[in-house]
Amino acid sequence: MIVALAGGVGGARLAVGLAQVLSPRQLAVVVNTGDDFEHHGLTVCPDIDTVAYTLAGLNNPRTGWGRVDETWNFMQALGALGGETWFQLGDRDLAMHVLRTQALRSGMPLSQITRQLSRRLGLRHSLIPMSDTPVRTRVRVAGGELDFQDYFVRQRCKPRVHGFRFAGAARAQVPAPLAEIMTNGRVDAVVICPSNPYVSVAPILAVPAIRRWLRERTFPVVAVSPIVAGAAIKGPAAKMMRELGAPVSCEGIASHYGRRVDGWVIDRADAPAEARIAASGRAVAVADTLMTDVAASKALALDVLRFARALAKSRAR
Ligand code: FO1
Repeated sequence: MIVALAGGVGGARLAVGLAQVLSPRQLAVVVNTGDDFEHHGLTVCPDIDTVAYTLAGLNNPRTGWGRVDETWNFMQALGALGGETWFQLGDRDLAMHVLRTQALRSGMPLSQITRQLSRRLGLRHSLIPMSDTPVRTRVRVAGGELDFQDYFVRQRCKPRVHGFRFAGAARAQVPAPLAEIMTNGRVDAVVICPSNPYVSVAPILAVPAIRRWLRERTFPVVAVSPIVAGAAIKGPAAKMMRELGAPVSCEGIASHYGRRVDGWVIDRADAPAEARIAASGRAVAVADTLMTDVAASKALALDVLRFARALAKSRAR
């Protein structure tokens, strides 16, 4: 069984590739919930929805988030009545937030809601939130902390970051379906998708039971670099690395993760870095990591799985 750790758009694209080549019994996608927030009285879970919509083929390919064929009557009416419109909620997308909020208020765990809504979207693979209890990413900037969506959307990632905090991570509860996977001894590898290391992957690794499970792992952790040729494919990862003084390269990413990752998949553009990363004691594979369409996602997923299998064999020896 493969467990993929996914955040926003990059994670969703590789999850699509993995879901193309693995059956529902062979794959579970653990999704970041640090971006979640309460807005207009609704609990919004952007990374869960981005992965769910993308797996369902319903995602907006232009933005990466929200739904395709969306309409914006709610936002228009909201604005006209003086409501906050900096966070765009499409009319179709709204249904997800309303149903999730109702279910959460009724006491249903987020993982159960996510399973139900994924099924209704036609998904067969399991999407599991990293925690059934709230974890909220706070962005440390000069003068204090910002909620994640305030930094990411309202302030368009402009403020210089000094660090991150994941409020609630220390007491985060791993959902039962994930706890079962973590203890059933059938995990062959964990794949860290090409998501932002600081705000998409770090919150997942901050959940104590997940961090412990990976520290004591008996399987390889394979990661796909989210930095290609010194830039991030999408989003603020490169800007954050610069602001935190990390080299904006696949080597910089590899040293950021250190021993938490056994094998790195880097893009062809970064092939010259292969020897340097290998010199740090990591296995390295070079692949086409730009997932421009489903076929590319599937090809990368196959490369990642082949690499993970090879690492698992060398561990067994
Ligand atoms: N990102 C934006 O840049 N602007 C938005 O108005 C926006 C709305 C939105 C609504 C639902 C949703 O699931 C995601 C949305 N996002 C928006 C993206 C979101 O901020 C990011 O996907 C994650 O939090 C980071 O990956």
